[in-house]
Amino acid sequence: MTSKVELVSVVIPTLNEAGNILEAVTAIEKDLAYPKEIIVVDGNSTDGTIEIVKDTSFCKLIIEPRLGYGTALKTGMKNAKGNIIVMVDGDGTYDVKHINRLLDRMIQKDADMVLATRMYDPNKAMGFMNFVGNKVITFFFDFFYSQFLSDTQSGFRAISHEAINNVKLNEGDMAFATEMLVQFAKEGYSMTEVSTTYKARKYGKTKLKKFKSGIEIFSTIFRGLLDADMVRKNEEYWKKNWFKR
Ligand SMILES: Nc1nc2c(ncn2[C@@H]2O[C@H](COP(=O)(O)OP(=O)(O)OP(=O)(O)O)[C@@H](O)[C@H]2O)c(=O)[nH]1
Ligand SMILES: [Mg+2]
Repeated sequence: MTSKVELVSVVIPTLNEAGNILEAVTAIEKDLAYPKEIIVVDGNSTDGTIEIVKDTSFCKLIIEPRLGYGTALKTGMKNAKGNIIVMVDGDGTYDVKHINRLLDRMIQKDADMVLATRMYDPNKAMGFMNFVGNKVITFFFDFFYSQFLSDTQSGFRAISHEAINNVKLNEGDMAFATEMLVQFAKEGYSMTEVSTTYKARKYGKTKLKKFKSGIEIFSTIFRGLLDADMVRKNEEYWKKNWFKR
């Protein structure tokens, strides 16, 4: 439950995002209407990202030499002081001007997490394989964890700091984003969405290894189910909502 925004810690992982990061952090600094701190967690970029971040007066820079998207986010979250954490990529693909939507919805719904969904984006900028993979993962996640999310792979989220401190997160790479949803669902934390638009990457290379991440994400979803309590909760949910006569 999040009834008040005291301070927002925006955590941004970067690995060689020199052509993207300045636009992203400048927009957040300008548009975010709540008290904030912006934390960039860089994985020892070699393309000038670090220098660009250092040159801004408003970003806190953390170097996390251990590789992995999840590892970088975890380090950023550990250093975050806000009662709400917003995570977003530093690659300019998410429309960060929608950041206030996430926070407004969080308060309005008293939610523990709000995700920015790219599934209603009229530009349809998501690559075909990413779109299909996301749909399949989201279907399995929603079905097994009794949720109604449309974009489980969104990396643009507002999260209650207290809630995330209460769950155990082990994944170091892209499956981190799914593990967070699995743990929140298991703990009964509330999750909801707002829509956003999405742009294809303009600069630099993707760090997403589709096959490896796909396996890790599915194994995260199914591992979460190997828990008697979760099986029981699911059974109760389906009985109540689908098998009632
Ligand atoms: N610090 C750190 N950041 C990382 C690492 N891997 C990825 N990132 C950052 O995490 C964010 C997500 O990675 P992306 O490569 O954009 O992955 P994606 O969003 O699935 O793929 P795109 O379609 O290219 O956007 C980006 O801002 C990356 O720079 C890492 O090992 N360390
Ligand atoms: Mg990205």
